[in-house]
Amino acid sequence: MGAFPNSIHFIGTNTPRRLELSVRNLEVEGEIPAEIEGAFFRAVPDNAHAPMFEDDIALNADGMIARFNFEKGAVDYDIRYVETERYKAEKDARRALFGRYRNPFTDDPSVEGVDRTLANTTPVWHGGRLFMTKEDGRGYEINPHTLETVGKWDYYGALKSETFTAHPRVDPQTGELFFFGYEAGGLCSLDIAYGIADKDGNLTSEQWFKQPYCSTIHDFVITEKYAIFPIFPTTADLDRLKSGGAHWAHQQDLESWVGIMPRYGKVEEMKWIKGPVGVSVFHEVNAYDDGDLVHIDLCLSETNAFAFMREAGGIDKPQQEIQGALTRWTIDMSKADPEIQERPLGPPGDLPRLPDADQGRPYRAAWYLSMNPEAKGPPLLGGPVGANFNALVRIEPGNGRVEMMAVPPGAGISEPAHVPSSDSSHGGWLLSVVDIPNSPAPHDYSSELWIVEADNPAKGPIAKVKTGIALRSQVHGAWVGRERLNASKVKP
Ligand code: V55
Ligand code: FE
Repeated sequence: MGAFPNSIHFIGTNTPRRLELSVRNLEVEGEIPAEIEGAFFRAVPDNAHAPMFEDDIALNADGMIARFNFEKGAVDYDIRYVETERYKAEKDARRALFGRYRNPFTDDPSVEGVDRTLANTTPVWHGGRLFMTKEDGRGYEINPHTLETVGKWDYYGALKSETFTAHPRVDPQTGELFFFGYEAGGLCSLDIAYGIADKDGNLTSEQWFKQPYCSTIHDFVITEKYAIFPIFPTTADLDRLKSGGAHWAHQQDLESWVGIMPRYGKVEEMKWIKGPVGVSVFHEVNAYDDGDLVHIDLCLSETNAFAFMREAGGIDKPQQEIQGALTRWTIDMSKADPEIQERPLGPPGDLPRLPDADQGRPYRAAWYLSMNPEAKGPPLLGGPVGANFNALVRIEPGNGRVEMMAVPPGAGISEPAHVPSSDSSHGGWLLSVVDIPNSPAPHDYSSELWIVEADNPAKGPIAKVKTGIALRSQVHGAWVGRERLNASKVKP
């Protein structure tokens, strides 16, 4: 086995752990609220093998599905590799065979034509099934009870798109899953597939359209009336891929776009609205209708947050100097030629979460991760961009109220999951993994799962679940309550 590179993609909380394990009854400090019954699933990229290239990146690591299972006040932890075609080919060979991030021209010839997706970005629950997703391929179904991989998911053969987003949106009233896939017709194609699956998980619609340029569409939003595709100028180029280069390069001088169409309409009804030049967004918080107005809340930054996408575009900007803000874009759909009105909503940050019940609707509060302006010392290295967030922000977009929970000095925090309460006057809870340095060693840390009152994060955690080990950084997660788990289509 070769050595892992010594870059930000493989140190700190990006240190490969590669442990498939099950631990019952983790140590709990404090008391877990009785309503927290179910599973917090997390997507954890973690290399099964040392990469082929020294300059490999954390987004190119094998997907692992992790689960904190909450039962009767006790918590168990399990983590397993997603057994993708790629994982299995490399497992057999006992070495990496797939090359650079999303560049098949850099692979070992022995795996030509083998599906490259890593299923490492988001656990998605829909129609009684659990999927692990990555935007470069189709999702993989996972048995939510055993974490075993069931297989690739194509809606019983109905799906035409080669790709499926890691950020579909579920309508809380209809139970439908709205999704898309970009590069749907192949590498660097402009094709986007826009699909809807009904509440039981049957594909009811799939339409294709083309985007203005081949961009990385990481997320999208729905409202009660619209499906909305924000497009930012980080682009792919087939010739660059063929010469062994990067899939993505940010283009600082190119405009952004918003594609907006009736969510049950035809793609031919899509309106394209030009947005600001050079900006970048990976995640939208939410969107909603307000009469003829549509509000879209985004984690906006002036350039791409990933260093490797900036560098490929010739942009030289240190991570800590990037400016951004939680931003609201408002579009007046009664206008023949609508424009984007922009205003700031909150501090910069990313990895937003919203109560499932508020998807596509006006919302009281949302949460996301940020940097604590008062933190002393450097951030804990690791995570998708190489430095971990160290604060959890709660925002009320209606009145601009912002509240923050900072983590201890040198610690990092991962995307929270929201657990609703059956008491409508209670905002529920957030579950979030916090990685806390063990003094004095600077790169050695312990991972804890913090339980925080969603409406009162500044109070700090009301309970902590101690894993006793260091977990590799997650990307996204999903909360699935006990009732839904019990009604899953795949049985234990
Ligand atoms: C993201 C994560 C990915 C990816 C593209 O968080 C974008 C953004 C974990 O993989 O491939
Ligand atoms: Fe994401």
